[in-house]
Amino acid sequence: MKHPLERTWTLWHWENDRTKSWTEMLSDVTSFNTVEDFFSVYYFVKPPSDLKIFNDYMVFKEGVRPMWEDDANKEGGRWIMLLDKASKGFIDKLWHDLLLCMIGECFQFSDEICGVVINVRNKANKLSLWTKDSRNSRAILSIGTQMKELLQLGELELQYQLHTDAMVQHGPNVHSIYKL
Ligand code: M7G
Repeated sequence: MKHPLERTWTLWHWENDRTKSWTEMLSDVTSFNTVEDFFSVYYFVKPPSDLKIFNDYMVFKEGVRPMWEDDANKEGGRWIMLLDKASKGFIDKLWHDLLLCMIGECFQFSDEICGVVINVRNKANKLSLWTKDSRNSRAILSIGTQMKELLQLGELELQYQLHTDAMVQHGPNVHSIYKL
């Protein structure tokens, strides 16, 4: 018998294509709800460090689209870390560890979590954990603190940004409401 996860998750892939809108560039790859199926997917797809620039992976709760516009995200935000100086191996490890913590329900406020995103970019890759209610400061701070501890981030800074700010500000200029 396979080992069930607490819930079903969906892996999405985004790839830049100038002829399409952002939403059209997004595709739903597959869903999984057991530990074994998670690992089949995880080892089937390339690790983030092998993706081309301007590719993203997203793993979200089933039924939640990995976009600001989704009902589960529209009032939310993200804990984000910039991985500008990180090695390939370290990026892959953070992606692996954060995924396992999320699908393994390690976070005390796991109901507040929507999903995890990795953006592969020229200047800096970005890893983020999306949460659904940006007014729930208790849950946000607990999730951020646990993320720092579980991933052993040390000096690496985590910033919490509202999606409504990310919609209108860009790059390193997005305002953050918390830093850890
Ligand atoms: P990004 O890919 O999050 O970061 O956003 P980047 O600046 O490092 O590439 C880049 C652009 O993609 C945004 O300015 C939007 O035009 C578009 N975009 C990103 N996200 C997460 C969304 C989204 O959730 N919904 C929509 N409609 N566009 C998005």
